[in-house]
Amino acid sequence: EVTYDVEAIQAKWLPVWEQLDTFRADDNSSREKKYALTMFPYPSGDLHMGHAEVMALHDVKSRFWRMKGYEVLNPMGWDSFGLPAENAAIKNDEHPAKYTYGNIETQYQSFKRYGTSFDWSRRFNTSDPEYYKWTQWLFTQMHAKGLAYRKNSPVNWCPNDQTVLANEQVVDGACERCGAEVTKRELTQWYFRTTAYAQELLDSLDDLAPTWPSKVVNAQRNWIGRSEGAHVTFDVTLDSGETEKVTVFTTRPDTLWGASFMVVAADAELANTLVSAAQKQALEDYLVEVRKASDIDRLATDRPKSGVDLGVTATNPVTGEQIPVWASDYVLADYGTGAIMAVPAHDQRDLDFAKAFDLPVRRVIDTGEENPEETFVATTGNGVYVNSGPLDGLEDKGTGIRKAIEILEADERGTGTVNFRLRDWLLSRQRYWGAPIPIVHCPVDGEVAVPAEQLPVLLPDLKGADLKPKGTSPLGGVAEWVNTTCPTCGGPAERDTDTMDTFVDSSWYFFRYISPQDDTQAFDSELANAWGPVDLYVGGDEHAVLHLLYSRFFTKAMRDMGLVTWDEPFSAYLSQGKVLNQGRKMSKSLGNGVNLGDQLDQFGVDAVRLTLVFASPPEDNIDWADVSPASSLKFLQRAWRLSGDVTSAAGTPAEGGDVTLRRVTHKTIADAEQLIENHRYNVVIARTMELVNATRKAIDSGCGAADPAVREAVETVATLLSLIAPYTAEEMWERLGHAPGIAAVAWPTVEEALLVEDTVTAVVQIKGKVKARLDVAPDISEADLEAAAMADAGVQRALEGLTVRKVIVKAPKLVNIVV
Ligand code: ANZ
Repeated sequence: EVTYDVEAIQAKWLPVWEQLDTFRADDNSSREKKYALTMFPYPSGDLHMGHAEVMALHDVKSRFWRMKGYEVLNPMGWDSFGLPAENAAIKNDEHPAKYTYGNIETQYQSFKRYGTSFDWSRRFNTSDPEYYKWTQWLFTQMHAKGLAYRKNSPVNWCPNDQTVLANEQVVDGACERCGAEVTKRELTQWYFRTTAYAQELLDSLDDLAPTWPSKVVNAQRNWIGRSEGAHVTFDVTLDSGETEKVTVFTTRPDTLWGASFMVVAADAELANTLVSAAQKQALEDYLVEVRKASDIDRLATDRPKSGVDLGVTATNPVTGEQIPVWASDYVLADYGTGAIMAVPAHDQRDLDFAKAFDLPVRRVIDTGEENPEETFVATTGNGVYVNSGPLDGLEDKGTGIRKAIEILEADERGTGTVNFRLRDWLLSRQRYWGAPIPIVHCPVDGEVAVPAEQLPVLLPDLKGADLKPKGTSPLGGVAEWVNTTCPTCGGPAERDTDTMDTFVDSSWYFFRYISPQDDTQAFDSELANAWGPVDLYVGGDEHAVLHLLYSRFFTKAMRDMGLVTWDEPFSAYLSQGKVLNQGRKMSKSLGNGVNLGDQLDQFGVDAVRLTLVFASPPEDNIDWADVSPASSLKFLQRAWRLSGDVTSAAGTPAEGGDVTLRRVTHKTIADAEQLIENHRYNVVIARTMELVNATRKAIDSGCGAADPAVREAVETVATLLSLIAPYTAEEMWERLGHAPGIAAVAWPTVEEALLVEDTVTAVVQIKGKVKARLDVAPDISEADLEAAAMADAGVQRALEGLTVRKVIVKAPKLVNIVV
C-alpha cells in the first residue's frame, strides 16, 4: 500500500522543481506582469516561525497570479548589513562577513525546503559590493540634488550601540534595536531631506488608503504630522540694547493678544543668543538637566514644568506689550522654530508653566467656562473673542485665525504657514558593517561626491576588536583607507568615515531585483516601469513608519531623478500578524520559543504552512499553542488519498458526472478567487476542506471514484492546495496522471452555469410570523418577489381585513409585510 510519506515527497519534488525553474520571471514575456514582494530577511541565524508565516501567506497570491496567467516577479534576497553581524564579529573575533554569509546560506537552504516560489536567479545581498555600489551611487545623486546634506544638530545617541539613531528608531525614548535609553548629542551628521517630500508623502496616502491597512496609513499621517498655523515674529531686546527678531510657530495666531510670555527651547542655539549675562550661568546649569530627558518626557503634559528666565523681554507685535522670555525643555529645539508664544489661558502646558513661575495669564476667548486665570484649567474650545482688539466679538476659531493672519501679513509681522512633524532622516552611523558614505572631504573643494566610475567605495577589511564601538566610526582608524586624493583637484583629502543606516539599503532594494546583475546602472528603468510598482507587498507592521516611509521617499526622489515613472513603491500592502506562543511573543527569556526546523521535521513543510495560513485571517496574530499542525497533516493526507482513489477507480462513470459535486467544485473555485483577491486565505482552506468532504461523500455514496466529476473535484483540490501545500499538491497532481509542475498549470475555469442555484426559498412574514414559503429564482427582482408574495393564496387569506402599510423586500430571501 502507498502511504503519505512527507519526507519522501519533499525529497522527491525539491530537485524536480529546481529543474523546472517555474518561478523564473521572464522580462520579455507578453503576459501581463505582476510584482509580488515580501520583506527580505536579516540574516541572523536560521529562519524562524515569523518568516514561515509571512512566506506562506505571501506565496498564496504569487502562486495564484501565476496560475491566473500573469508573468510574476517574486524575488528574494538579504538585508545583510547591520549591527547583529558586527556584534557577533566582535564577540567571536572574526569578520562580520563570516556570520552574515554563513547565515545567508543556511536561510537559503531553509527557504528552498519550505517550498517558496521565489525566482532565485535574482537574489542579492545588500552587503555585496555589487549592490552597495549602487546604494552609494544613489547617495551621490541625492547629494547632487541637495537631498543628502550634512548638518550639526542635537541627535539621538544610543549609548549601548555607540551610534546615532534616526527619530524613527527611537521608540518611547529607547533605542528601537537594543532598548537602551537614548540620549542627545550635538554632532555633525548626514541627513536625507525627507521633509522636501512631506506634503507629497502625506497626499499620496489618500491613494494608498483603499489598499493599505488603515493603521499603517494613520501611523504615517501622524508621523508626517501636518499642522496649519502661522509664523509670528517678535522683537526681543537683548542685554546689549540690540534687537533680535525671533519667529515662533503657532497653530493659534488668533490667541496672540493673550500671549503673555515667550519660551524658547533651552537646548536651541537661540537660547544662548538671547540670554542676558546675568542669567547665562543659570541657563547652563539647566541645560545639564535637560540633556538627560527624552523628547517624549519633555512633551508630556503631566510633567512638572521647569525652565530659566533668560532675562530679556520681547514685544508682543499686536499689543506692543513687553513680555518676558524664558527657556524651557517643554519646547523642542527641532520642532517648528524652536520658540513659542505662550498663551497660558488657552494652552495647558503654557498655563502650567505660568503657574510654576508666576507669569501672567490673560483670557482672550470666552468659552462660557470658568476663567482659566482663576481655575488654572486652560480652555481650548470655540467662544467669543475678548481683549483681542480687532478680533473682539468674533465667535469662530477658523474666522479668528484667518483674520489674525491677515492682520499679521498686512503689517509684515507674520505669515500663514504649514509645519510638519516629519524631520529629515539622519542616515549616518558610526559603525563598520554598512555602506561607506561615498564622500571625500577636501581642504580645497570641500565635500566631494565620489564619481560613479570610482564606486564602490569598498569597506576595508576589519574584524574583531577593530570593530568595538568607540563612539566614532571604526573606519576612522584605518589611515590608509581614510587618506585618499580628492576626485576634483587630485590633492590630498580624507574619506568620510561614517556608514549608512541599513534602512538606506532597504529603501531601494525592490528596484534592484528588476535587473540585479546589471553592472552599468542601479536598475533598468524601462523594465522597472514595466514591472512596477509592486502589486502586493507583504510584511509586518513593525515597519509601518520606518521602512515604508523611507521607501516611499526614495521612490519619489528617484522619480524626480528620472529613474522611474511611478510615484509610490507599493500599490497594496498586507500586514501579517505575529506568531505567538501561549499568548506571548516568543522569546528566549520566556522560554516559549518554537523552533521552525523542529516543526518542519515533525509535521512536514506543508502541514506547517497550512497551519499558519489556516489559523486566522492574515492580519491577526496566531498563537501556536492554539493550533494543531497534526490535524493539518491529517487533512492533507485525506486530500492526498482522494488522488489515489481516482487513479485506481474502475467501472463506468455516470454520464456527464455527478452534478451536485460539480456544483460544489465550481462554487469553490469561484469563491476561492474572490477570497484570494481579498486575502481571506484561511477561508480558502476551509472551503477546500469542504470540497474534500463533499468529494469523499460522493465517492462513498454512489457515484464512485471513476466519475469525471470526482476527478474534476480532486484536481481542483490539488490546484487550491498548490497555493499553500505545494508538496502534497504536486504529489496529487502526479498521481492524477499529470506531468510534474502543478505551479505552472492554468487556474481552472469556472462554468457559470454550475453556479446558478435552481431555486431558493423566500419567506413571507406578516407581523413577524411566517405565512408562506415560496420557491423562487435566486436572481429574482424585488418587484417580482413582492408580486409573488402578494399573489400567494395563504398570504391573501392572512391579509383579509387588514391594511398593508409597507412591504419590505429583501430579494431573494424575505418579504416582510407591515400591517
Ligand atoms: C500658541 C498657542 C495657543 C498654541 C494655543 C496652541 C494653543 P502642533 O499642532 O503639534 O503643530 N509649539 C510650537 N512649536 C513648539 C515646539 N518647538 N515645542 C513645543 N511646542 C511647540 O502644535 C503646535 C503648537 O504647539 C503651537 O501653537 C505652539 O503652541 C506649540 F491656545 O502657539 B501654540
